[in-house]
Amino acid sequence: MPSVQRPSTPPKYLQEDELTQEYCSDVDITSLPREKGWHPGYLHQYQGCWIATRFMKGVVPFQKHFQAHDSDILLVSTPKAGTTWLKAILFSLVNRVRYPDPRQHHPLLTNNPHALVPFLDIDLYNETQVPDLTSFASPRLFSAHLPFVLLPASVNADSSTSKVVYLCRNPKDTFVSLWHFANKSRHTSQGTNSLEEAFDMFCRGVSDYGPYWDHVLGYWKKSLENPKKILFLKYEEMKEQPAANLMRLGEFLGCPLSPEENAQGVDDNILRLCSFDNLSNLEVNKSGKLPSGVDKNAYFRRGEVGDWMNHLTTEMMEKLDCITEEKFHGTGLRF
Ligand code: PAP
Repeated sequence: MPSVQRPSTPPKYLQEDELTQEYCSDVDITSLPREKGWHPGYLHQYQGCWIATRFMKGVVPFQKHFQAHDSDILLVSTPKAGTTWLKAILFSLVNRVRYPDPRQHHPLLTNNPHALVPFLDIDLYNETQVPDLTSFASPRLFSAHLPFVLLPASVNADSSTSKVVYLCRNPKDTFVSLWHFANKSRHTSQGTNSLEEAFDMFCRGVSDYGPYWDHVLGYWKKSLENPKKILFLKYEEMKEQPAANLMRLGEFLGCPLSPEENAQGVDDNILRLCSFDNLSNLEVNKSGKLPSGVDKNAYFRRGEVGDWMNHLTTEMMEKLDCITEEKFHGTGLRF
């Protein structure tokens, strides 16, 4: 099993063990069901969704105050579904006229994708309860990990033409990626989660923004009801057919790549710029931390489909497949 590199001193928020109400003035957080595990701190069950202590603070202000603009693009994902990758792709696609040459002066060469497409729930509304979003140029590109039922009303309003791009990944690779990521963010003195402990929690639905299956199904059903509003993407499909899915994204967002652009290699340039090899080897992503305190390189591990085979026992694989089969039965959703 690969060794896990962990920070010698944990960022301040990762040291928090005990919960205080200052974390979240809008909810009596101490009354919520909670479980320990994965990251330091707790997971709290808020309106059916498991949210880490340090991210609770942003959820209610985001729900209450965020006003979607009609041109907004919101990338929502289950954690570890390839969020970083899709942030880079969306940014490059939407800004391709402004930054036509990805080899020169492109913001992704000097900024981590999470800095260019911030999380509303985890970053902006967590840092300050009413952030100033006026500096974001239209179309504003944001992201979130919240399940559909917890999205702000202004995003879901019938009158809103804002778009949601949803990304998920097969549950076995999602679990393995999450387990690695959680262990990497733990301080050496905090030890690591064993694969078995984490697996048990994941299967019980107790993982960041879980239950995983509810998250995926929530967006799947809404995307069927309203395909103009929600584009449902899978990591595996993005890996298998990146160019076709880039085209789908452009069409869905109302900025389709033209045949002329593709003849000039615009699609290839975007995909090359955002590839795992390219992004993970950029200086800006190799070292340093995001404002959240997480190492930037923690977002680039292997970037492959099927890594679960290197970690899960046959029994674990069968159990996860069985839960997935049961939960997705009759929905038309398969991995
Ligand atoms: P987040 O939801 O916490 O923001 P996210 O970016 O979804 O994290 O997860 C990182 C995963 O995407 C990692 O998967 P792994 O653990 O199985 O390796 C990471 O390697 C993968 N990833 C990051 N960038 C890319 C990319 N450009 N292409 C493909 N996969 C990528």
